This record gives sequence, C-alpha cells and structure tokens, in this order.
Amino acid sequence: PMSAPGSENDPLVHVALGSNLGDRIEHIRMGSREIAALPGVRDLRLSSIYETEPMGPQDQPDYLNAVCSFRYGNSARVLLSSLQHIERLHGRVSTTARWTARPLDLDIVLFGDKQIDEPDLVIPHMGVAERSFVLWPLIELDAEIEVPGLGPAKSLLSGCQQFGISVHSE
Ligand code: A4P
Ligand code: MG
Repeated sequence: PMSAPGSENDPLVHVALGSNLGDRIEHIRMGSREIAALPGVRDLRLSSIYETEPMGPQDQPDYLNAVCSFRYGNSARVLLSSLQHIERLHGRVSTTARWTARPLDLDIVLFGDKQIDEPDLVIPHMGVAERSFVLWPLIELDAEIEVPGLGPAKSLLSGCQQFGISVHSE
C-alpha cells in the first residue's frame, strides 16, 4: 500500500544551522521554528547551541552552531529551496566568496540514508567529516547516527579539527 502522509517511512533529516552576524541565538532559534513550520516537517528537535571559532577566513566573528532533526515528507530539492528562502528572510546577502559571515546558514547534512551528488546539492553535506560544529550536535541528537558512505558520526570526531567548540550558555 501507499504510505500515508506523515508516514513512519519518511526519512529522518538533519539540518545544520550556523550564525555569526546579528542576534545569533535569535537567528538559530527562529530559524529552527521556521523549519518546524514547513510543510512535511514533523517531530523537530533542536540540539544545544554551540559556540565555535570560524572555519575559513579568520577576520569574521565566532559562530553559533546547532543541528536540528525531523521527519520529512517531501524531496531533498524542495527542502533545499525552502531552506534558501528562510536564509533570505534572515537577511542573507549572497556573495561569491566562500565561508564568509552570515546571519543564518542552513545546510542539509543528512537526508535519511540518501546519497545525492549533483552540482548544487550534495548529501551528506561535504563538510560533515571535517566539522566539529556539525558532528557534536548531530551526536547529541542521535548518538548512534551513521553518515552514509563514512560510517558512525562518533568515529569521525577524533579525526576532525575542533574549532574551539564549547556549549553556548546565555
Ligand atoms: N549545496 C550543496 N549541497 C548542499 C546541502 N547539502 N545543503 C549548495 C545546503 N546547500 C547545499 O551554499 C552554496 C551552495 O551549496 C548552495 O547554493 C547549494 O546549492 P551557500 O550556503 O549559499 O554558501 P556557503 O554556505 O557560503 O557555501 P560554503 O562555501 O559551502 O560554506 P559552508 O560550507 O556552508 O560554510 N565556521 C564555523 N565555526 N561554523 C560555521 O557554521 N560556516 C561556514 C560556511 C564557514 N565557517 C564556519 C561555518
Ligand atoms: Mg551553506
């Protein structure tokens, strides 16, 4: 039989949130509420918020980072364009420079066990194995989570740079 809307078969999706401009906590919290309100999203959980030194150019403020997980009933492409819309709502100005400051950055880290390799959509997100600020919140939400093609997230942690990560407390 066809699976009903809101089916248990919907993939478990993980999205990384990052902010290093403006009211960083508010961008992360509002961003996760906006994701929770998207069509097809159920059971959203947000990790703790972590503070990290910038990866890439050092002449930018420290980041707050978090990960949210949810069940999702639409395609990865629909999710990507919805996330880009939310980024724009938070005043993101698109530039050609990589790794530069932004009010809100949203990356699809995992989409169930799917592997996608297209010019504008790569899943698992290519940075996951090198980014403590993605791995720690991911493991906080799902201790046994596996990254398709790379293995347990836990085992990736020891090989990655830590970017001075700490749990952010207000
Ligand atoms: N894209 C491909 N795959 C995906 C995916 N799985 N999820 C494409 C989301 N987008 C994906 O992204 C560029 C293009 O990636 C999109 O058009 C989409 O089609 P972008 O968000 O517009 O640009 P970007 O974020 O500047 O790209 P870049 O260079 O990939 O940056 P990152 O990797 O997002 O890193 N330091 C700390 N401590 N914490 C951070 O969160 N973030 C960045 C940005 C730099 N340094 C950081 C942090
Ligand atoms: Mg990005």
